Amino acid sequence: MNGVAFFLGVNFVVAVCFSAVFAVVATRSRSRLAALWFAAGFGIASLSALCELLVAYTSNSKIWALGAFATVLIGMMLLRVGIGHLYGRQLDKRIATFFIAASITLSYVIYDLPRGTPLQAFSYQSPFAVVLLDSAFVVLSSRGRQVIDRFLGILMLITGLHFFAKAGLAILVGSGTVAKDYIHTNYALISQSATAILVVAVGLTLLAALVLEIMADQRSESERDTLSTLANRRGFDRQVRALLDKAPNGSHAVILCDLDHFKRINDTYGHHVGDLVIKGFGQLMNDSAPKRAAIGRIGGEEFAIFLPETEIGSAVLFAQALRGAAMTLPDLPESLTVTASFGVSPLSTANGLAEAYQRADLALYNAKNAGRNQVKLASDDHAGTGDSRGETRL
Ligand code: GH3
Ligand code: MG
Ligand code: MG
Repeated sequence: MNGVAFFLGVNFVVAVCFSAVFAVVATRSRSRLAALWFAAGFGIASLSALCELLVAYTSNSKIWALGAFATVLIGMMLLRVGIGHLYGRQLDKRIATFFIAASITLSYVIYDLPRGTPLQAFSYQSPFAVVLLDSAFVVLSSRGRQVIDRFLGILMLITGLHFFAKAGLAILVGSGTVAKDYIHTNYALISQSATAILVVAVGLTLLAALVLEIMADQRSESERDTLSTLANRRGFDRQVRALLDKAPNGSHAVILCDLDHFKRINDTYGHHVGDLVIKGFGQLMNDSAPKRAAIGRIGGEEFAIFLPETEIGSAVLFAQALRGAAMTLPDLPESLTVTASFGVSPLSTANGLAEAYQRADLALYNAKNAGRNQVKLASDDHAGTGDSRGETRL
């Protein structure tokens, strides 16, 4: 078997496999449309390998050569559309259609030019390079780039530039006198093997970008409480650790909060109303806490707030405001007044996270004992001792 035909076969199978994998990924991905465009792109581009074989082994070379050119270019353009969806830079459909039509026309016009001349070689390869360099630009200029995005952008840049290198190589070593000869040239061997490598690299990187996105979505889902829409304990802990990493030497504040007599609310008004209270209180916390704060529902009717770089006095004022607002939660039975108890503790390098939680918990316990519906501040002297005096009356 001819070596080039072998590579064409490999490229066909690889592209078809990527197309199928992207179609499957589309069923799970938030970027469903992007994945479907990638599936279509690889699907269409896979046909170019078949066209190349038909150029060599059938009599109607010109039509199949144009087919090979068009399927690769359309496939790349579809990838560009998918990339536009993924990175928020949509492609103007009219420009894309015009570009493809103009490029196919150009390819038709240069078909009869002597192969391997600079005009023929660069005219043939430039449209591919343009689409890929544009894709690279979209990825590299997108906001919020991660390592995988930078890698994808650079890979697309290299893939785009490699088409110019191909044109140079075709001029240097020749790509056959007529299209039919192409498959028997060394140039074709190098060109198709380079394509095989780049197709796999681009396909895998696009796949990795989508899979990482799915994993990030699943992690954020696993860290979110569906009823209150706040972070759950795991999510809250992770957010707090991230905030502490940002300002390890800052003075922060922790607020723990527990709804009062919640069991009674459930018993009197039903579980459904209890759920509405949790939902409403979660919404209230979300609306009133500063953007940089971490907020979580850390238990049934228990909540926590981490206020980074916040004076303890401001944290107490915030807790007091929350306590007051809880009493007027909307959309609840008129006879129901929701109250909550709060424990507030400072957190600094001298007093670590676990200790701050413990102090806040102790202050909360004291707020409950003191009659509920109040805010207690943990005192410095009795941290973590279990002493009921480990709080300050407010
Ligand atoms: P305290 O003032 O001492 O905190 O009393 P409490 O009744 O609020 O505390 P307790 O721990 O005795 O009861 C908490 C109740 O919260 C028990 C549980 O059934 C209820 N609960 C926990 N999660 C949910 C939930 O998601 N929805 C509803 N409706 N109730 C919940
Ligand atoms: Mg309670
Ligand atoms: Mg409780």
